[in-house]
Amino acid sequence: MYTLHNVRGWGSMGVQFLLEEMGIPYSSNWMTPEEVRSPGFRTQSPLGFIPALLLPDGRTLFESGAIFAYLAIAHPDTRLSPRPGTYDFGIYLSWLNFMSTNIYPVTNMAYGGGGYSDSEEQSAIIKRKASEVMLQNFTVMEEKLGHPGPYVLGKTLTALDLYLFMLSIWAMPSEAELHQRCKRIAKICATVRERPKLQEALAEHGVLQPGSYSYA
Ligand SMILES: N[C@@H](CCC(=O)N[C@@H](CS)C(=O)NCC(=O)O)C(=O)O
Repeated sequence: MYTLHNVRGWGSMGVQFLLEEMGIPYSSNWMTPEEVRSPGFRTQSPLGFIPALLLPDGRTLFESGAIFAYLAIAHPDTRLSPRPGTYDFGIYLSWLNFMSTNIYPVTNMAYGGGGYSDSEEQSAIIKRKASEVMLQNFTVMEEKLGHPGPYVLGKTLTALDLYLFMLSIWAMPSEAELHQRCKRIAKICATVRERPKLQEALAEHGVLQPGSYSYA
């Protein structure tokens, strides 16, 4: 069975949503930010980042994009990605990487994490710019999707929708502002939020209601 290193409201929530939607057995190792930041955790996750997923053989998967790609491929019967090897799967990987490399790290900067500044003054500038870039990159995604949805790949729910939903919760200046600007993304997120299998995990991460996320 998988063990998810889990912190309330952090990047592990996306993986938890995916495991729940897939119906895969797993357990959570609930951690505090202090535990995540202790040197010992780096034996599991090279940069001490959440999410990290402990495999049954004792090794650990890290990087949210890799974990999402892996789970969908390793459990094809759950049909949360297009079939590997197809062009659709290539499109799926493109969006997964787009989000994990162009939106997630900018989110960290917007919240002031990641050690990108040497002073409060620099930090304020980086946070402001990162918030703008985050919204710009969501907007690029919104426009590029170019179809009525209700999911990232069109008519079929995939792991991408859960990943996008996680990022939307952290949007700056707010989830509401993102939804206001990006109607397709808002529709995807509303659809994900109503998934019956996700209700318990949404409650565990404090994000059942739009706008209910608070950064700890
Ligand atoms: N590139 C990583 C980024 C993960 C990340 O930034 N996680 C944050 C939580 S959302 C974290 O663990 N931060 C460590 C800390 O704040 O000490 C991924 O996609 O998994």
